[in-house]
Amino acid sequence: MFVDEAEIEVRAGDGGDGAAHFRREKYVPRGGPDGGHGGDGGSVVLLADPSLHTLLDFQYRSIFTAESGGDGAGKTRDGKTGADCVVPVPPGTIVYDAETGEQLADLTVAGDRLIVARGGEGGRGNTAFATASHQAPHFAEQGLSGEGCRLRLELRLIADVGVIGFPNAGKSTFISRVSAAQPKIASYPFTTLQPQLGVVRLDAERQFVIADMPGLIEGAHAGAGLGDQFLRHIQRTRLLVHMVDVAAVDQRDPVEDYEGLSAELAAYDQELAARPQLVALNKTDLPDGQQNLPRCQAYFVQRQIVVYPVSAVTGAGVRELVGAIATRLEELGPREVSGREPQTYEVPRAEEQPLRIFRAGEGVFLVRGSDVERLVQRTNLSSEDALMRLHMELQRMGVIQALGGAGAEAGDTVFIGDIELEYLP
Ligand SMILES: Nc1nc2c(ncn2[C@@H]2O[C@H](COP(=O)(O)OP(=O)(O)OP(=O)(O)O)[C@@H](O)[C@H]2O)c(=O)[nH]1
Ligand SMILES: [Mg+2]
Repeated sequence: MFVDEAEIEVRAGDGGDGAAHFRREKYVPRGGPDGGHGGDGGSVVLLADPSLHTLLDFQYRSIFTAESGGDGAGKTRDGKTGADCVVPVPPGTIVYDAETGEQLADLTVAGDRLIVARGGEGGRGNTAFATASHQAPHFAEQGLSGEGCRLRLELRLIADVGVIGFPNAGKSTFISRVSAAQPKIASYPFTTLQPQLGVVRLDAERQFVIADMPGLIEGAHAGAGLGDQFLRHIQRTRLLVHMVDVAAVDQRDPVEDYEGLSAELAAYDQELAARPQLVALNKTDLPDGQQNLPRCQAYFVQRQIVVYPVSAVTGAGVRELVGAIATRLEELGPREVSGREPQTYEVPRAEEQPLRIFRAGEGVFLVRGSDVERLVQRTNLSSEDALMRLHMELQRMGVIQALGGAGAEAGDTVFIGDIELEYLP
């Protein structure tokens, strides 16, 4: 199975800061606090989008950032919520945490969503901190940072198109020319032993997956040649390209090849024989190919089958054939997908860490803990009022006492998260 892979980085938006602001009205000397709240940051969401078939686009763009929340303002105006960043991925994409390797979700159904990074909460404006005893708080909260992580995406490809034909017809040569796949090519039959997939990209919107099949011969349905084990691989394709060696390099007749292989397919599976099909007449660069071409074309015209003369070696006619494949796939419409309703998943939240204190050296202490780190992140350290409140909160949470217990003395350095403070008992 061909696996398409990509690694991306996602970062959610930060929360906006709350405002520390006071009402100003004519003839009212000292208005109360009216600072609005900061908006929440946007999240990054993966969305299974059926118009995508590969992860190729992530080679061009691999960092996705959601919008941050707006800051609050006076007159209790709240900041606006940051917009989410929606990242379309092809259905069937499996998402892993790139660091731990843990599987986060399997987005199989179109419309499935996975919230991969949650936006930071906005900070509260000073209106939220007014109390009976403290009516004019001069501080507001800062917004929290958004989550971020690295993800590995994996897509197990299913081919849209299967290329069939006798051994040596030039199937692998064709696929190596139109995709990045590098199948083995050689002038002896049965060079290709396993189906190989390649991705064909026409432009930003149009791309499809093509499967190089091992050569088929008469009697394949009964086990001749490489037999029929791999025929089931083409059963999931939507379109077949039947490649005929029009130069008859192996001394067979091109028309007989076409008829023989069609009969072979029908013997294996009627439905497969009736699958939409394009015919490519390959090796037109050879003199024998040129000679046989008019006769073969006449045969197909008579049966109202459109044929594409190509040379997989020189590239003549290849663009026309690829264009015709893409057009035919568009006409056929998207592949049917499984019937369950789309779902929304969410990556697990980071585990809440309890309060812990470490002595890092002479007069230096580290404080860790989810609650206390969030509290410091929310604090505007340039506001004295805010620092005062921080001190009170640290006391209420028992951090000051615990530092004292760990041997901290006035003037020692304390790191809470990555913010440096001075210890004041
Ligand atoms: N002159 C010429 N030779 C070609 C062309 N296409 C393929 N060949 C040659 O034909 C031989 C077989 O090509 P492959 O691409 O391996 O054929 P295949 O259909 O994949 O063969 P199997 O894997 O064995 O079924 C190689 O020697 C190619 O170089 C063509 O357009 N013109
Ligand atoms: Mg081959």
